[in-house]
Amino acid sequence: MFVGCKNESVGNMHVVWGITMKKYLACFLMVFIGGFYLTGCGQAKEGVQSKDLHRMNAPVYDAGYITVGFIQTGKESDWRDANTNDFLNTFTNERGYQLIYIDGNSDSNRQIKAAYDLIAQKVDYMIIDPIVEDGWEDVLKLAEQEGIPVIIADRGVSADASLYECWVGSDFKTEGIQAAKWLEDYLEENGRQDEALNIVILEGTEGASAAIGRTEGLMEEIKKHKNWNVLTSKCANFTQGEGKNVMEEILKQYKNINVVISENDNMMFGAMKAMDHAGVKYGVKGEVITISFDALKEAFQLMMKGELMVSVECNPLIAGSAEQVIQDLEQGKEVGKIQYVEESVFTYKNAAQHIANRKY
Ligand code: GYE
Repeated sequence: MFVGCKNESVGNMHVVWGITMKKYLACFLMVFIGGFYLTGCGQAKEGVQSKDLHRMNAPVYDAGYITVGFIQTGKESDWRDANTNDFLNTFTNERGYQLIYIDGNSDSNRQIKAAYDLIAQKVDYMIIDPIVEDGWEDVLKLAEQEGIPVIIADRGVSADASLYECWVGSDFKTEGIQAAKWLEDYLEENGRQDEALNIVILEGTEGASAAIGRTEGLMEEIKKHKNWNVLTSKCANFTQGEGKNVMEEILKQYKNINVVISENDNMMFGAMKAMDHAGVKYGVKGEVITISFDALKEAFQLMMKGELMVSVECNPLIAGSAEQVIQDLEQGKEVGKIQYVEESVFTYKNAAQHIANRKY
């Protein structure tokens, strides 16, 4: 499972500093291990900002904080940036936390290795936002043995649910169903329900629960319509760049596309660029119906122009729920195993009404 040198995760390990009281031993270990990584490695890895190194070298590792290790997926989308910022702004020193933020760099082996590192550092809690569902069983077992509670955030894991405290995130399958139901309603409103429809799906990262759930929800609904045909369903890894490249390839192969469903906004933004270059008109006034997920601010702007027709909301602001879980656990309270966040569906018709209140 492990690849690369032991220092690999340090390149993206950011420690956020704060106040006092608890684990002096843990603190010593963290400073020691942090120091080891930096000196032992000898040089900064790609992606390390000087400000991060400054944090790693901060002289006081204050024992009063609840130490939280947060393993993020990477920086694949604007949704992800909003999610990362939410965690950074929630688990602050002012609120009593010392956050160790690890960027998984879109590499699931790196994420798992980081989890082992955090266990060795004896953090108080781990929050894991897994890139893919598989591969977590062993490290979660170790966390359990070491008495480190784990919260799974955003995407899920396939490991036994007894190995973590709870999961906080979105109901991805429902999101997929909602997207397909919007299409059904739209076609009906426009008297097009009996038309033969060719659909293209841009999928998120293979093995990621956000992609698995959305695809499942979409396909469940799509199969109910005999006149709906999926021309192709291709992975574009949730990134704008791959959304564009994959769509370019699809456009070379298929000339009769009626609907593009992208499993996040960023892939749709890329796909729109590809359609622009190919001279394909999309949106309310075009011939291709455009559907995506996340409901980013930029998606709202495109919906207001009628270029994007619907974006099923996926709320990245889940750090508050994760914090609540930690507070409850601190007080010895029981926590709900599955905690869904509230979400809506936004369309080209109602985007203008809501854009002012959007937070990401
Ligand atoms: O839709 C996408 C991101 O896991 C829900 O990951 C998340 C997805 C989100 O990169 O934009």
